Amino acid sequence: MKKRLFLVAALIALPAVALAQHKHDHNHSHDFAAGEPGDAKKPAKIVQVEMFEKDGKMLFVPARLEVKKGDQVKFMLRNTGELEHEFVLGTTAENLAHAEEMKKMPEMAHDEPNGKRLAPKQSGQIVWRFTKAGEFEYACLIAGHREAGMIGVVVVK
Ligand SMILES: [Cu+2]
Repeated sequence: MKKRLFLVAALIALPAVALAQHKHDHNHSHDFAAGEPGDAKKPAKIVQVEMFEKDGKMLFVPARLEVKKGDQVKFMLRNTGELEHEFVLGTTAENLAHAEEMKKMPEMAHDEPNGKRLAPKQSGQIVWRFTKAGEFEYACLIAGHREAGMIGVVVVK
């Protein structure tokens, strides 16, 4: 009986540790491969992004964006679908790793400088400065959504 109790306690403690670790990782600005959090007081290029489901797919519109290195972009996000969606900006590798974590912790929300989760019909904003050239992506990391088509590409030149 005692052994069983210990096991239960360990199972409860594990996700808490993982979550703390996750939070910790995001407190370091160098973790953002796609650039850095923007400054809302500075000028930004406005980009409207819509998230929704259509014909069995899940989409971002637009799904491709080109910016110049150094550009600051204000993403005006709108979830016009029937399901919850999120917008997480990063490298493909980062987003794939993050999506794996999400499968273990489906309720893990992304309200970090590079991500936002929106309920149906909700709007939100992210201000981001693209300080590095390369190809990045924005994706919805809710289980199954990226695979259903919720991925967009940002090319920084
Ligand atoms: Cu989604």
